[in-house]
Amino acid sequence: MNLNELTLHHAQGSPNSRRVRIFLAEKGLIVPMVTVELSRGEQHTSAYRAVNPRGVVPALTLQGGSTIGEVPAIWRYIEESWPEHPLLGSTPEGKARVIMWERWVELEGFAPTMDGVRNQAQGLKGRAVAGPHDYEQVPALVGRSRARVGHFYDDLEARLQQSLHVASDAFSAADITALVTIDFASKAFSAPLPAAHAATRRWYETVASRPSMSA
Ligand SMILES: N[C@@H](CCC(=O)N[C@@H](CS)C(=O)NCC(=O)O)C(=O)O
Repeated sequence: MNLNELTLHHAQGSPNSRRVRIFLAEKGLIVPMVTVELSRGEQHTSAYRAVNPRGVVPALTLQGGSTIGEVPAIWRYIEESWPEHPLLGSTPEGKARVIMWERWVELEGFAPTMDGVRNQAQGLKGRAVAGPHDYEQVPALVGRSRARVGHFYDDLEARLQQSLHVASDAFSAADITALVTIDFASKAFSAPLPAAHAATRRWYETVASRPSMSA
């Protein structure tokens, strides 16, 4: 399999794209990338819809031209193709634990942050949900998102008081989604990690210093 025959369609400011860029960087893989300018609506063009009919990034085009969307599916393809430095676990139990914790982070941390941002940002009026269908913002949801992000931070702190990393003592994809969530919540939702969350801060400093995090 030749990395040069793949294309990652991504956007620089997109947290979902960052989840894939970090994953690739952790494995030391360099894949050709094409930028989709979301602010200019390039995701809605027929040219991009031919790549990914969902009209979202990231998307990974394989040799032969077919495309895989959805971050966990792209990760899976990369992990199966380049198994060195596993990020999705290496034993049946370890793999299940990475899925369990990564999914928890995505559903309870990342998704509420995204929901809060999308229902609040001026620039996303009429686009409260990414994808091919338009939805109006529901400003009343923003407070609930904020409460959920707060509870996510509390629950993450409890987890990291018991474990060096999110899924186990080893670094995994669950740490990637957790760090991307915290950075996104801080920047785009004015919801930084609370100062008192010492275990999460210790974990954050270690994980954020990995070279892959600038990807
Ligand atoms: N569930 C999808 C989510 C992808 C997604 O929402 N991507 C955002 C960028 S982070 C997007 O493409 N937004 C385009 C838009 O808002 O129109 C995945 O896992 O890849």
